[in-house]
Amino acid sequence: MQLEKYKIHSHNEDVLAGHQRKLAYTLSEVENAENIIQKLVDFQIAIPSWALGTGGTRFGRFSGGGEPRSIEEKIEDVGLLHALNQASGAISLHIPWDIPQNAQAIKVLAAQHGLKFDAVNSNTFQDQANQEYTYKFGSLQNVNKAIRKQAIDHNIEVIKHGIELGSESLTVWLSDGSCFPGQLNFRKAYQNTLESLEEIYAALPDNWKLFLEYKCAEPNFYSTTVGDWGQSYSYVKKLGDKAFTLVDLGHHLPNANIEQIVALLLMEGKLGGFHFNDSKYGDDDLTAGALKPYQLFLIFNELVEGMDARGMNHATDLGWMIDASHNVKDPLEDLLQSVEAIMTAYAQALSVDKKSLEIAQEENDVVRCQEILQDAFRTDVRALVAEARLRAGGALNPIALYRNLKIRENLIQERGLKAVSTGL
Ligand code: LRH
Ligand code: MN
Ligand code: MN
Repeated sequence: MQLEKYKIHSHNEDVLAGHQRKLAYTLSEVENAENIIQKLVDFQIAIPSWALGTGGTRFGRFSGGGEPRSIEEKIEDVGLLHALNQASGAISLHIPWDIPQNAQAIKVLAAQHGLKFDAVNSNTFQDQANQEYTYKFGSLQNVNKAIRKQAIDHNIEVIKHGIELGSESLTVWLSDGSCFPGQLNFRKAYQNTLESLEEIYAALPDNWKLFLEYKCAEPNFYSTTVGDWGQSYSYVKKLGDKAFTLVDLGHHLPNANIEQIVALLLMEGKLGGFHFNDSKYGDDDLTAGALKPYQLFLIFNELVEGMDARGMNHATDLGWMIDASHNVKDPLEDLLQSVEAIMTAYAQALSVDKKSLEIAQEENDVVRCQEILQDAFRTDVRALVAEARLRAGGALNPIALYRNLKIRENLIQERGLKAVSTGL
């Protein structure tokens, strides 16, 4: 289904007066508002292809209907999101959940929707119907060389698909690890994984990056072979300049100080990008900012500070991706909410009075430090995010327009109530 421009214009006209009132107030409150709006216009967040259907748990999956049945329909869904918010201009594919059979046609379709291909993801955490060996006891870490080779070959295959689509990065997430003490030799598992990663790294084109994602647990509950940022860092450091750590916000032990992890990885030049989501217990994959918006803001505060210190381009020098999918929400509405929360946290971080914060830090004025950060966090910047959308040609209120236009109902009509997408 196509979302015609005039529908966005007429929605914007309907709500423009209210928006302008809020914007005028925000402009009077936030010093560098124009600069923030421009940065927001430039900022794009990739949508994961596996989040376009209703997510499931191992206990059940309750499809809401009208889910994309093919890679083409997934691209159309991301196109809808991007038309609404002008901030979702990329899709991250998971292979083999999404096999780009005809890369050229898929590229053309994506371009028609103004979309690029962000990182391609490999999958050696599930067995596929046509594969020779099982990953039951791991993939890149496996004690069996033939199994490691099968997993390496799959990653190289994924790189090839990515090259055809114009993607420039590979995200590797491994479920490798162990469920019981003694099941594996930590050192050998590390060595095998490193050697396997070296072979994958050698197949990367010059302009590509390899993102190594870590996760503390699940599906293995005793050890994970890339279990935390230190372990990921130790691999990517050995691999070389094109290898980086990827931070998925839901992959930490409870109460981990993610903003500090981000600051240090950035300082070491080894932060590659993000999988944004939110969580209360583990890898919950809830909507970004749904539970801990202050943490999201603190992460962006470190990102803005650290990227500026290194002269990095906010929009292009890191991979910005969502990895959230939900069981009870309409997935497209959920993704609109995630993007909005990320944009809001970014805008708040851009509004921090950095000079005053630096002075307060130098003077050990702890109270003032907190005041400065919380002042930025508590200033309502939503009108700036909406203004950026308006200037870019998106809708002032994407979710309201999505509902008014009955987009989900249309998708159900087009694809059927039982349409189920590939993914988790
Ligand atoms: C693992 C993970 C990883 C996978 C995705 C489906 O929990 O975060 O990024 O590729 O979920
Ligand atoms: Mn992830
Ligand atoms: Mn995850």
